[in-house]
Amino acid sequence: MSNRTVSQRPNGQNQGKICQFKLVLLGESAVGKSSLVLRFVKGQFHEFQESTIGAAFLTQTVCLDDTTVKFEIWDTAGQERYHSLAPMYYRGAQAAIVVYDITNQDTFGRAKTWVKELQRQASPNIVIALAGNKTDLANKRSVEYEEASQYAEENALLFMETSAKTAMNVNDIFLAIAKKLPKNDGNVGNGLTSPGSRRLGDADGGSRMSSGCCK
Ligand SMILES: Nc1nc2c(ncn2[C@@H]2O[C@H](COP(=O)(O)OP(=O)(O)O)[C@@H](O)[C@H]2O)c(=O)[nH]1
Ligand SMILES: [Mg+2]
Repeated sequence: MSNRTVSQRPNGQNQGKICQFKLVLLGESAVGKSSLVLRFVKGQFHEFQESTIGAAFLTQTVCLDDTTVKFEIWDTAGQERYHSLAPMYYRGAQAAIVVYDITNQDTFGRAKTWVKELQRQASPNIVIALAGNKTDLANKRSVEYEEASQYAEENALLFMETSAKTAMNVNDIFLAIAKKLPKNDGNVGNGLTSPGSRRLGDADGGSRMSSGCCK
């Protein structure tokens, strides 16, 4: 990857800025957290996605007008035995996606518990999105869209139903979060948002979205 930054525009004007945000995925195991990240970062889907041990870290960049938003994504394991590790990942996060599986009511209950925990213990301005994943399995639906949508509205959450399998609303949910995040100076530039974060342009295993909007 080159060291080009968006502030170097072809016309020489200094108009682009780069913002980095830490985003965490939470939710019961097997709801599709890793699959959503894999779809968003690499455009892939695996029917037999390996379950996450501890947590995984990936990055992805999206472009909004003159701002490049770099997500530092922490994909957590959903199992209860890893619960005590979760605060390490959501502490200092500017955004969270809480995922449930639309075919499994229990996972929606678990998602609500995560939302409560974030509301109590994460940063007060954290942007929380609720993702009802596996919409391609609509014939097995057990959580109604309206029920989740109403809950999201009452709790001021972004809400979308997604499918990591078909890619439905996957980029959209990250983009909606990017739009909602404050692009103030505290988040601009070079790794001020979290310890260990890197400048855009470092080799980091992540990839840009193919939209090419940063060019
Ligand atoms: N049909 C369908 N299956 C999915 C979807 N997302 C994930 N899966 C499957 O659900 C299983 C668990 O996914 P995974 O991403 O490991 O869930 P995680 O434990 O929440 O990270 C895997 O077999 C995935 O292939 C989806 O949108 N639709
Ligand atoms: Mg996983």
